Amino acid sequence: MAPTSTHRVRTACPLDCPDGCSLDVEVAGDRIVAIDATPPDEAANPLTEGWICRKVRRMTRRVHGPQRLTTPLARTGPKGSDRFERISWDEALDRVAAAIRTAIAEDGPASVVPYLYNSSAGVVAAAGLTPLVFEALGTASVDDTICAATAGEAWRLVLGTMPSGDPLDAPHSDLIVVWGANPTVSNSHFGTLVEQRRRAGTRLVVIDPRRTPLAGKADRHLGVRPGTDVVLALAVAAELERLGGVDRGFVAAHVEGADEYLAACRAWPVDRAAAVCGVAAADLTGLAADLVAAERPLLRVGWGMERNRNGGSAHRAALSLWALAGAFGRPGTGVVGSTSPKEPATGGIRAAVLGDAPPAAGRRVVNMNRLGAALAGEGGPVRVLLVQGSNPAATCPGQAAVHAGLAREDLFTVVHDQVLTDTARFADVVLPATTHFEADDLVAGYGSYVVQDAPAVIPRVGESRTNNEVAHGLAVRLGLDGAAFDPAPARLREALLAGLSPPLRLQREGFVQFRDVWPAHADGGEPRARLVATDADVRAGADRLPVFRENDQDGGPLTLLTPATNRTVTSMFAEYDPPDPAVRLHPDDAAARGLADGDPVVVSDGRHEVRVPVAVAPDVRAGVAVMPKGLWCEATPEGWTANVFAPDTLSDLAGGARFNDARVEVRPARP
Ligand SMILES: Nc1nc2c(c(=O)[nH]1)N[C@H]1C(S)=C(S)[C@@H](COP(=O)(O)OP(=O)(O)OC[C@H]3O[C@@H](n4cnc5c(=O)[nH]c(N)nc54)[C@H](O)[C@@H]3O)O[C@H]1N2
Ligand SMILES: Nc1nc2c(c(=O)[nH]1)N[C@H]1C(S)=C(S)[C@@H](COP(=O)(O)OP(=O)(O)OC[C@H]3O[C@@H](n4cnc5c(=O)[nH]c(N)nc54)[C@H](O)[C@@H]3O)O[C@H]1N2
Ligand code: SF4
Ligand SMILES: [Mo]
Repeated sequence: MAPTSTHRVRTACPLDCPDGCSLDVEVAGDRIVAIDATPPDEAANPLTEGWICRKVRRMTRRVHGPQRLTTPLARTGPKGSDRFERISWDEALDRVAAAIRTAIAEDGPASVVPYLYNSSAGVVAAAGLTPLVFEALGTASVDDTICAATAGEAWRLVLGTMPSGDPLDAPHSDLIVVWGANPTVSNSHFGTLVEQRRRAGTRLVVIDPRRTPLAGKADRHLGVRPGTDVVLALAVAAELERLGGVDRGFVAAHVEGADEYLAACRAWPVDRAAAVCGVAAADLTGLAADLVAAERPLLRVGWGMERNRNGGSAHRAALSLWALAGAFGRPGTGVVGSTSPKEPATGGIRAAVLGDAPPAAGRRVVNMNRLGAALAGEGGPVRVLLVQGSNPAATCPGQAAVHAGLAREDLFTVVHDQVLTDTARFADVVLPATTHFEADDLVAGYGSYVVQDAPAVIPRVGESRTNNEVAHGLAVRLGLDGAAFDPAPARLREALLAGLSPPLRLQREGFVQFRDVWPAHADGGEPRARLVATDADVRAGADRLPVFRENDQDGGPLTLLTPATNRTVTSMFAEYDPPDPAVRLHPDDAAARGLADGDPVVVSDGRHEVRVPVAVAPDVRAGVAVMPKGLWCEATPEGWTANVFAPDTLSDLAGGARFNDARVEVRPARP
């Protein structure tokens, strides 16, 4: 056989990962043969540093793999089974449009629920036409609460629309605090950067119930009891005041509500807080002393600590600590969170499609985390569910209720995805989606300030179509203006860039929080950090000050955490490279239950059971169990993942998910 010549194409990675790597892809004919990083001196995103993760290096297994969907499918067997037949795109879109029309006619537009998330799609695919089709039809909309909503709202309350610090600023810091984040796995280029700085002498503090890889290298690790960070932050603030470390000049100029806030902190002397948080009192004082000693302290807040009942309070209190310490205004200081623009990226495309039509009023809003409840009728009937860029059967809290809802024979479900996910198995119609290697798009990772072109590198695999093409196909069938919903990527790209927010552009020159960019609150208040919520925000449901609440979940003595692993991006790739499903326990917790490493166990909350092996893990805090996020349901004999234990009640702010409030018991599995 003649050797096929290959060529190299440059693009970027849009997966739900902060890094936004620049990619070089080797292509032979219409197939990808290798995926790697763009060389360092040529990469649009310098964070890439010449390497990428194993997930994307191996991604040809998804792009060209046997599980790839290549044609639309229609269900022929019971819901949740694997029985489908191939149908044409016209047939598929006709069926979906007919189901939507019937539902609207019989039960009103609110009975149509578009579950769109697309956090691993490019910017144009994610912030594109699909939500606008449903807005134009006046259907329900789904509120993006499953991730980052709680942290984002806490940021808004304290810092307004001020952009995140730039992760590439970390080399200027003399103290880095990594709080509720595991960047070694979930933001790996930043993790490497922190390790480099640690070796160069920067002090490192990690606050995490697990001894993560960075915690193992840290100068101080506070192995906090899950959900108690708010107490930790309040107590450290009180210690900071006691040590004379509150930056009075900064506070007078740039902070509102410090007196009231500090008064509340004094209710948490270190001994009381240490008992609640399960850490040494000396480490609380020690962290306050670290902040006093440092000249350029940087905080990296993750999303691990938002996923519980106190998530909003915890994030507010962590940001407030930085404000009290005056840890802003100089290179290497400030807070790194999400670098996504604080305003929605959809603005430009919406204007191009819907003109200046005001947002449709009175639409039903479904909280993503309440999908199971919504499918059971909470807030009104659901007749049609369209899922795009998400796999809620595997990733949503309240998994049993989600599956029960998806199994309803009177629900018409459409899933647009690249592979036959756990959710797609429940669909009436399955639509094949492109991967990011098959369509032109833009990439703007949420852990860097670079916007990159991400051109297609190969032609479409099979008959796959983009999100915007599906939206256009539905729009024309549902009586909307086909020209307005033209899915041409160049048009959408241009419209999107026209609506791009200024901080993204500003960053090209570099900025420092409280020097070049300031808190900006929507009510036009002073450009100050706010430690106390405004009356308007309190009326909208925010606590006036951060509040600590005990976990109200029953289910067992162990708190079950489900952090990201290096195998998947949430559930993507778990079809061929799943994380180890084992439940990880501290040696004392394993011994107390008579368990040895590798023993088969039952994880149970009294309602559901999952059979997996146990891994005895000294890096896990006592009282805590750990299972991976992102497994597919086939990973356990019961067909449940850890999400069956995740409560579908909501966090204290923005209706966020409480994955890490799950409570379980672990017992030996007797054959
Ligand atoms: N490889 C890989 N990378 C990913 C992802 C992936 O699935 N795989 N997912 C992406 C997505 S969608 C997101 S949102 C980010 C998430 O990435 P991260 O922000 O790192 O979030 P998690 O992995 O959920 O949890 C991070 C850490 O928080 C700790 N934690 C749990 N509860 C608490 C608590 O109450 N307090 C404190 N202080 N710590 C706590 C956990 O032990 C864990 O080590 O990663 C993204 N990057
Ligand atoms: N137990 C537990 N569960 C969690 C979490 C946790 O900490 N613990 N974390 C949560 C977090 S942080 C998040 S962000 C959510 C994410 O949850 P999901 O939104 O369900 O994310 P994924 O599992 O990555 O599913 C994304 C799907 O989109 C498909 N896809 C990718 N690109 C495209 C595209 O361009 N078009 C279309 N149509 N499809 C595409 C992929 O194949 C994949 O099946 O999960 C949450 N689930
Ligand atoms: S998933 Fe993250 S680390 Fe991996 S290539 Fe994409 S951006 Fe880079
Ligand atoms: Mo996420």
